[in-house]
Amino acid sequence: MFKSRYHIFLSLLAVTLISGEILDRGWWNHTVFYQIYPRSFMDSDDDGVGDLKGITNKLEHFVTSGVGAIWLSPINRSPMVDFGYDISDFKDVDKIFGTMTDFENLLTRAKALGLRIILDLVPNHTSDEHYWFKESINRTGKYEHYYIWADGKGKLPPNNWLSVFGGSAWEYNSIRNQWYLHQFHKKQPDLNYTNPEVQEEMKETILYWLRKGVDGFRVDAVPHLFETNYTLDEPTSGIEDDYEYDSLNHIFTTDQPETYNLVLSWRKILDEYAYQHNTSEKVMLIEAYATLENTIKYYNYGSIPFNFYFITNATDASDASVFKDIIESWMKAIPKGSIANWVMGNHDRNRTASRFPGMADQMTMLAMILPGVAVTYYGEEIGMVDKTDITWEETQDPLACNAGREKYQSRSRDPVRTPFQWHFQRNAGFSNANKTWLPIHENYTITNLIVEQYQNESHYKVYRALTTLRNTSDALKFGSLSVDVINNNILYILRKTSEEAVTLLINFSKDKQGKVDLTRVLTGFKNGVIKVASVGSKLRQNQTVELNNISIPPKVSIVFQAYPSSKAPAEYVASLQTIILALSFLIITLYK
Ligand SMILES: *[C@@H]1O[C@H](CO)[C@@H](O)[C@H](O)[C@H]1NC(C)=O
Ligand SMILES: *[C@@H]1O[C@H](CO)[C@@H](O)[C@H](O)[C@H]1NC(C)=O
Ligand SMILES: *[C@@H]1O[C@H](CO)[C@@H](O)[C@H](O)[C@H]1NC(C)=O
Ligand SMILES: *[C@@H]1O[C@H](CO)[C@@H](O)[C@H](O)[C@H]1NC(C)=O
Ligand SMILES: *[C@@H]1O[C@H](CO)[C@@H](O)[C@H](O)[C@H]1NC(C)=O
Ligand SMILES: *[C@@H]1O[C@H](CO)[C@@H](O)[C@H](O)[C@H]1NC(C)=O
Ligand SMILES: *[C@@H]1O[C@H](CO)[C@@H](O)[C@H](O)[C@H]1NC(C)=O
Ligand SMILES: *[C@@H]1O[C@H](CO)[C@@H](O)[C@H](O)[C@H]1NC(C)=O
Ligand SMILES: *[C@@H]1O[C@H](CO)[C@@H](O)[C@H](O)[C@H]1NC(C)=O
Ligand SMILES: *[C@@H]1O[C@H](CO)[C@@H](O)[C@H](O)[C@H]1NC(C)=O
Ligand SMILES: *[C@@H]1O[C@H](CO)[C@@H](O)[C@H](O)[C@H]1NC(C)=O
Ligand SMILES: CC(=O)N[C@H]1CO[C@H](CO)[C@@H](O)[C@@H]1O
Repeated sequence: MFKSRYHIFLSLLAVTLISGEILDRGWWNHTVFYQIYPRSFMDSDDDGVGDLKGITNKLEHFVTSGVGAIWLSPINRSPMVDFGYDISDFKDVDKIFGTMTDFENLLTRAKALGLRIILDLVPNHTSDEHYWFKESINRTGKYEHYYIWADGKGKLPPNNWLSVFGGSAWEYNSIRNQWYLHQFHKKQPDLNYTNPEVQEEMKETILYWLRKGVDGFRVDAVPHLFETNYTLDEPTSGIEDDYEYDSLNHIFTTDQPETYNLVLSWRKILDEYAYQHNTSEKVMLIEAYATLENTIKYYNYGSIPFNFYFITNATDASDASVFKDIIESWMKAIPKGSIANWVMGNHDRNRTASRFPGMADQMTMLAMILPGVAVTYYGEEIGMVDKTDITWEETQDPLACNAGREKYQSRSRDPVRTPFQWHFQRNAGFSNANKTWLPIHENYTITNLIVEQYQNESHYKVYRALTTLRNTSDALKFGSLSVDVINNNILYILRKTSEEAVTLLINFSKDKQGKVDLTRVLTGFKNGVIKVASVGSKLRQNQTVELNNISIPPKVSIVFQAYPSSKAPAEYVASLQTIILALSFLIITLYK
């Protein structure tokens, strides 16, 4: 029903704004998106914290790596209690990252290189240092109802709601003599989205950045946007949780139905803007940790919900069938004609190479070979791992600080946010500061971009071979998808057109050699050629793959390409043409 509503809206728009045109519809369909955590990417002014100029100086990295779009974790003005996820001015850049001019330069340079820039929109709350909140405390005019305020029960908070960061979700304010809701840190008061003025403010924010020229948004923590029944307790979930939050069933504070219409209203803003200004279509990616059904629903409201199932549902111990189920359940659930996406890591989760020791390449291959959008978290392209030995004194993440000295390590997201490892020199080439905001991983002398570019085989070489294949192979762009498991241990993913087949084979076994016969799956195809092999596999690019007898060592994965027996691949056709041309030339010469 809502899908059709969205379409009716689009047709109306097409009629009323006939002068405009949305260009490059679905430009993201086969794009590799890359998440930059700006504090940790590149430091241009040697204060130990990454910045916008640093990113601008490194944009070529994305061109050589085959990345098409970059999303920046928040760069807005912020007291940095939650490193930019606590915003005090939605329309400015924080000093630590640079100036608005720096951002404009970044956009200009990115556009010149053909790269798209996506910003992080953090609508779930503001900083308590935002002037809206200060005015709201004073009940000044329209600001009175910008946040969720409620009376306490005597000296107690209004109800039992809990913060994701631990403890009550309510904080008392003595000036207003009321409690405000904060689903995260107490310095992050939740906005009141039932208030049309608040929705209008967010619309203005979106338009502000669209006018600067951004290509879309990644929207943070969407399921937490609406709350209801402010005076009622949430029921207990029966789960014992040291950090409390999971001990309640969040029926009033997450996944409220209004959320979907709010997302749709943002889609309208993006489309209207693109029509009126004759620009490329704008993308909207949604961060929603919810049930599959509730997550998928966002597709019907003009957005792409991130697919986190490789993060939440797979571990190092999962066998091939778990992976098959993750892939198939997503592909089956998404509405017809919508574009799948695969996320392997982000700034909140342990790094892929740490979650899947020795199998990082397999995860990159999955993201790149499966249809749709592939998302890379910075550092994944070189196989960066978590820095697990950050001390309590060095700890920065508020979630870890809130957990206290005893428990900080199990909560901390610092291990996944350490500076990018560019080369083997001081501070891994990230900064010339004497101290970086988080320590550099001690493995930077081996795991870094420069070294990996020169090695015969490296995670970066695997990454580049995969993006190159994505950008050249029609089977990966438009081909059909089949997924299956052989002998419990081996997963294959087949992408096929009538002209070409690309196959990913992963052996999940830690000790058993795999033997595979794919002649029946690839009927009518000739033997294949390895395009990419995981690091340490001893298999090489261009090596032949005999379809009836593929041998694959434990923990190894390969991607190979095959062509139909009847049809010659384009290269042969090309060389045939050259031969014919040469022959004709010879004949003509002889004839003369
Ligand atoms: C929109 O831009 C495209 C490409 O720049 C151009 O071909 C087209 O004529 C423009 N349309 C309008 C209505 O300005
Ligand atoms: C992206 O996919 C959508 C839906 O299948 C399609 O309408 C659109 O034309 C595609 N765009 C590109 C650039 O592939
Ligand atoms: C709120 O009221 C107090 C006391 O009247 C005043 O000092 C303060 O400046 C006001 N804050 C704002 C943001 O207007
Ligand atoms: C949210 O704002 C609306 C005004 O638009 C107001 O009626 C409502 O009481 C506010 N909700 C809370 C919990 O403050
Ligand atoms: C919670 O609020 C909704 C409206 O937002 C209402 O329909 C529902 O009945 C309330 N639930 C309870 C248990 O009071
Ligand atoms: C993920 O795991 C949960 C809990 O085990 C399960 O209920 C759900 O079906 C799984 N989802 C997918 C997409 O695999
Ligand atoms: C990351 O892994 C460590 C163990 O290596 C674990 O204690 C911690 O809880 C994990 N962190 C997150 C955010 O999942
Ligand atoms: C690093 O420390 C040295 C010695 O204290 C000092 O001379 C230098 O200016 C510092 N460098 C930076 C970038 O702060
Ligand atoms: C550091 O690199 C070495 C060599 O590649 C590896 O054996 C070791 O496990 C790495 N350390 C961590 C913490 O990943
Ligand atoms: C790297 O590859 C080249 C050419 O294939 C080969 O000669 C060389 O021995 C290889 N180096 C290593 C360290 O494997
Ligand atoms: C594989 O073949 C391609 C083109 O035929 C070539 O560019 C590439 O260098 C070869 N790779 C290896 C490792 O020999
Ligand atoms: C899902 C989630 O927690 N998203 C973000 C919402 O805001 C908090 C607090 O700022 C962030 O830490 C989260 O990443």
